[in-house]
Amino acid sequence: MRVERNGQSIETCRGDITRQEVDAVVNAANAQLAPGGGVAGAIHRAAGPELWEACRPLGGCGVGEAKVTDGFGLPARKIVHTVGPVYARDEPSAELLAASYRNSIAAADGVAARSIAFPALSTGAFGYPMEAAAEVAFRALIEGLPGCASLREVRMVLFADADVAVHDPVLRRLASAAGWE
Ligand code: AR6
Repeated sequence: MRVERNGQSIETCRGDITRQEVDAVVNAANAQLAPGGGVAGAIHRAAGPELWEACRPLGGCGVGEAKVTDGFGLPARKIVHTVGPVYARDEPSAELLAASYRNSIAAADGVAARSIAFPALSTGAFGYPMEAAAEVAFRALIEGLPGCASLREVRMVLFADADVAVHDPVLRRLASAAGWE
């Protein structure tokens, strides 16, 4: 589904984050910004070894922070690396997850991206329950997008139909409460 307000949009879809033709894709990174499993593994594989060469000198990334590299072999021009919280270990988990979304859109906006694609941060290896994570994600995006100068499109790319089915009602409810249509 897709909602819009003042020329900006937020949409959900099922897909592979590495295949998205957007200006920036977000990596569900680890603190070392190293290749790992899940999204991070897929992004490093698809981008190629230059990505790890670019990440190594960045000195890692704190929980809730975001750092930008080029996209190398990806269709996306830039990669925004953010480290989401490990659920119930990195506390307060909801605030840290919101910070990951907020700082990621700010970082993408800072490199003049018009479009960005997110995976469902923290909902895989880091154990964040999907529906609670969707609530945090869409709340942060709905609050943060109006302050962005260049970002116009946000795509939440979900790995399974079941994940889309969890996200859509949350987006519908929060968006309509905030005047998005
Ligand atoms: N495209 C879209 N979504 C995906 C893809 C993909 N190619 N692959 C997985 N997902 P995760 P986290 C979904 O574990 O929880 C890594 O090992 C997946 O189904 O990638 O933030 C890193 O090195 C899930 O819903 O990220 C870190 O150590 C969501 O993306 C750690 O995992 C996030 O799953 C980060 O854990």
